[in-house]
Amino acid sequence: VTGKEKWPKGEEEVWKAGMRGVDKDVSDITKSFVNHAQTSLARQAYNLDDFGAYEAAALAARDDLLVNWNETQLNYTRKNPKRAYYLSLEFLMGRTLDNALLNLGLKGEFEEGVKKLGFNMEDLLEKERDAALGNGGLGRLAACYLDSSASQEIPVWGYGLRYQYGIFQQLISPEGNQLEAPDPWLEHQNPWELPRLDVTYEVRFYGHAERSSDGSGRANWSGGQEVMAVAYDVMIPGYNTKTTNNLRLWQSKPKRGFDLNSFNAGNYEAAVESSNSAAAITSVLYPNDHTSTDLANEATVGKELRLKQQYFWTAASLADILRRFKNTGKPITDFPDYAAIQLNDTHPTLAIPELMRILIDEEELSWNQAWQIVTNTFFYTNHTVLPEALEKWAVPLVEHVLPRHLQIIYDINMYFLQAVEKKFPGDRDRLARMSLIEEGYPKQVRMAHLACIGSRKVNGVAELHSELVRTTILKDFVEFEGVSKFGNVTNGVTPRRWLDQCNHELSDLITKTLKIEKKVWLKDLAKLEGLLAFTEDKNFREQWAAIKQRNKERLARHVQTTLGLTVRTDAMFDVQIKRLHEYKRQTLNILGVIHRYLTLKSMTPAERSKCNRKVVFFAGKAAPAYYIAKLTIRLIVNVARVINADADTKDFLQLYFLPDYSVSLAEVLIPASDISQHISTAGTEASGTSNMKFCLNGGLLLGTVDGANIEIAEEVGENNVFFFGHLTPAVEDLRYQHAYHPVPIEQKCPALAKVLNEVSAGMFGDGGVYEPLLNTIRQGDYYLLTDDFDSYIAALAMVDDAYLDRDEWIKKSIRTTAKMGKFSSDRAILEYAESYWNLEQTPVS
Ligand code: B1H
Repeated sequence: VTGKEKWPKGEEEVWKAGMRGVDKDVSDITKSFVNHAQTSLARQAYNLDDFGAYEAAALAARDDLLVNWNETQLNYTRKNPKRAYYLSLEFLMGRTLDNALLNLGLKGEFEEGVKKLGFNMEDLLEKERDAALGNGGLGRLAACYLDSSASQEIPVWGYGLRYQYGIFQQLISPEGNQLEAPDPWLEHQNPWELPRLDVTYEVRFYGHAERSSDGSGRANWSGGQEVMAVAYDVMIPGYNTKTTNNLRLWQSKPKRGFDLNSFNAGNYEAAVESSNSAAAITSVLYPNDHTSTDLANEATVGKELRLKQQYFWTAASLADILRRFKNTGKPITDFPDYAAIQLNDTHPTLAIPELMRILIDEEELSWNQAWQIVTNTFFYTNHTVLPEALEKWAVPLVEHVLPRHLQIIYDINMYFLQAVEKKFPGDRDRLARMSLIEEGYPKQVRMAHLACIGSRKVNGVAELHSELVRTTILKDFVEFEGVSKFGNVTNGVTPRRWLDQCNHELSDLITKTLKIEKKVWLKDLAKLEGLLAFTEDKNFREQWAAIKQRNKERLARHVQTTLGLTVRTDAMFDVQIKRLHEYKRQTLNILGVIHRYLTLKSMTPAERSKCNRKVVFFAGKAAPAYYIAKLTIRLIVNVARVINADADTKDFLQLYFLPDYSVSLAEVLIPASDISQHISTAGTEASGTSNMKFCLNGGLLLGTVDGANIEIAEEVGENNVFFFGHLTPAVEDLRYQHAYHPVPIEQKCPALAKVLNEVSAGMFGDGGVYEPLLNTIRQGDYYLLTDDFDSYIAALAMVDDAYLDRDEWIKKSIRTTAKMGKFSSDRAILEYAESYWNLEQTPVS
């Protein structure tokens, strides 16, 4: 298709008369809304509630998105640019309606339209359920990158899984324990997806792989289980552009409804059983972030299902990508000129042996030709250097589920180790370290090694992290392949959702102050720097502070309506919201809160009255099997119960654990924060992305010298952030000392010892419950709380002092927002497009 060809079908005028454009007027919008209420939802003014009205508005918006989506896809087909495919097991999208309307430029029109029909847009937006197909930062990053790709008119498709159940809903029991409930988010129809029931692929598991005897290296893989992958497409609109990209999510279903043979044999239950096992593949998102080893200890069924998820998704995605490429008629050797495939962590690494399998067994290429194509197609992003998170798959399991892929992995390994041996003759230790296979019982496939050698380039997600990738987990690979293959792309966040949508008052003030159109600065975030000129403008500062105050009140209202608790808003809001994990050190924060409480208790009322008032918020989920993380939640909840009820101190310190953290809750919490905590042990948090969101909204940062905190400080200046704690190079030595020359806590850190003793003694309920948590600090202290506690407390005191100088605090807040330009995901995605994928912007013409 070139764009100059004649009309493809029937009479052009008749077609064109029937085609709709994007609704522009309020009257078009109300018409479409009523139409959908009437014919899609079978409702009318008499029985349309807020939820129905949300659905009608969503269907009207979806029609507009579809117009642009169709044009974008046709434009890509015509121009046939190189495309990138972002393979991610997680897309943490959150809500869609507000974002769709913002990006379409129709927010005002929809607001006015629904008002005429008797509804309030804000109420309707609240009715939408989050699409929570992700654990945390990694999944939300994927969502931000899709938004930026479309906004920057870059041809990027996402590929993921259409889980029936997203991340679990978190409930807190009366004792303070986390309970998990399923998240059946598809209970209602989902207006944001297009079922593509005609786009299907067959995916095989198990069976036998027989190598051919002709010396070609090919094999025949047959038998086993065959499952169907069905496509569901989610439209991804760019901001202020027609470009509307696609996110394709696969759902599994049985190849045939029933196995007729067993059905006829009277074996009805077995027949249904096999169809259940097909459907199970995409049934649930695994909630264990950062824990490949947990998975390894799980029952075999759990492990096997996760492996099947990974293969199901990569096989369907690759088949789809190859079909699209083949439709262009180009020879297969040109594939890397038309497709770049980004591996979001090692989860999609099976795509590497799968592409080898297709090229060798089906396209009949030689090994070398195939490897050439593979290693020019894939790109691998590493998101963590924590050893327990590095994925490994037991060899017997891979052999059972994917026999042909195991053969290919062994072949890749053989050629690879031959090359290593050639470069470093006789270095057996090096071979053992670099091998794709880790020796042991059982042997394991090291997915990070496979992802690395199968990719054109590898990157980390912040400067420090990328350097750690180069010098620790992939050091040998840097020595073997050269350092230029190993880069960095510092993460970013979309300013559309994380500033304009969640904090529209601040966004409006910025537009008014900079005198730059919103549609310009929201796509060129460096423009925020213009705010620096206004830090001395008293009137501007007061408006800035008033918005923060109103955001705090909005959060307080939210806590009041959802939990029935009254939060005071004449206090500093201190926020730590992220997955619960020992390395993120929520424990350090809660122990700091207890320290503050004990200090306040020991003061006279006169002394206390001079103290800074503070409200501390926590939110976050713990992996269901992560015992220590769950104990931390329990401690926070029970400390809150005691502190909030203490008449001596409750005017000066309040504490809340907000259950069921989500994208939508983050959108309320982040704009309300005065200070947020990003306090991981140095060298453990690859980047962090909420740190960027808080700062973008004028919240200051209290953190360790870790991940993207470092680059944030570089941008805003060290005077505007609060840093504490040991640095990365010290960590190894400190851990060594803990192991071989332990010093009792009483001696090393008396302030911390006192806090631990109060917890043990039962100040927050049965102290014995918390012993396993306290023991992680008393014994081994792998995350260095005893080393960082004193400097943490000192940093908190500096935060208090700084907050008491209100004017200077507001200036810091303005400076922080002003310097966040670098952390737009537009910058990040353009770096990937230019320096990795070699893609060009392809606007809809
Ligand atoms: C990050 C993960 C992760 N790193 C395994 N690794 C998972 C690992 O389900 N799993 O098996 C899920 C997630 N997530 C995060 O990625 C980092 O910890 C953050 O520092 C980083 O900002 C984020 C995005 O790069």
